[in-house]
Amino acid sequence: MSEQLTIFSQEEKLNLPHSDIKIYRNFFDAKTSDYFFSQLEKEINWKQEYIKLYGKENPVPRLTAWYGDKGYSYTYSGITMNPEPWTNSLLEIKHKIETIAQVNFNSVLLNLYRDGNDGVAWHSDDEPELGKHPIIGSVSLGGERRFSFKYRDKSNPERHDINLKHGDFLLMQGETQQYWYHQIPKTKKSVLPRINLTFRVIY
Ligand SMILES: O=C(O)CCC(=O)C(=O)O
Ligand SMILES: [Mn+2]
Repeated sequence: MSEQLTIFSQEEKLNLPHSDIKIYRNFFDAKTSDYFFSQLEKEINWKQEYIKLYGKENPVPRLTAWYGDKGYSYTYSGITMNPEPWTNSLLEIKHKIETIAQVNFNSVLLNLYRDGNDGVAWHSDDEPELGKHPIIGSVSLGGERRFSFKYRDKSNPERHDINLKHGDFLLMQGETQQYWYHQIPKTKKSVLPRINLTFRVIY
């Protein structure tokens, strides 16, 4: 399925059923994106989390961190995260994407994909604390990675892949999480480290 161009020249709307997915390419220019990448790489308190599966602790294949307004904790794959306070860089990014998203994000989950062995498995961001129609503002910095969508209902084999690059902003809202899974597949290709920020509204 092709990516359609709508009102703003830099806005691409994905034409997938039961979804509201928009991509803003180069939302942050290369210089700004370089600056944010280097700031976040050093200032974020990156953590290695573990998921317990069949009694065995498995490392999550990426480093993660959780920042946001005080008092909003978040449970993700059995891991409860308490937010660390916003940094200046996070607030700058948040304010810029809020001009498009038209909401106040109160938290952000950060992922650091060190190389192609890091990724995130198929999932939806549909935890109850995100509400019925989660709004997810996702900023990509650093190495380019593939981001795939697949329909949750197995009777529909529909899939769609996009590539997320340095400075791109992806906005997912409406029914997207209810109907679609997404993933960042691992890759054997040589890829640069990548930082992804998924801003969320926790209720
Ligand atoms: O790295 C990405 O682009 C996606 C991360 C993601 O899906 C998540 O943290 O929920
Ligand atoms: Mn996600």
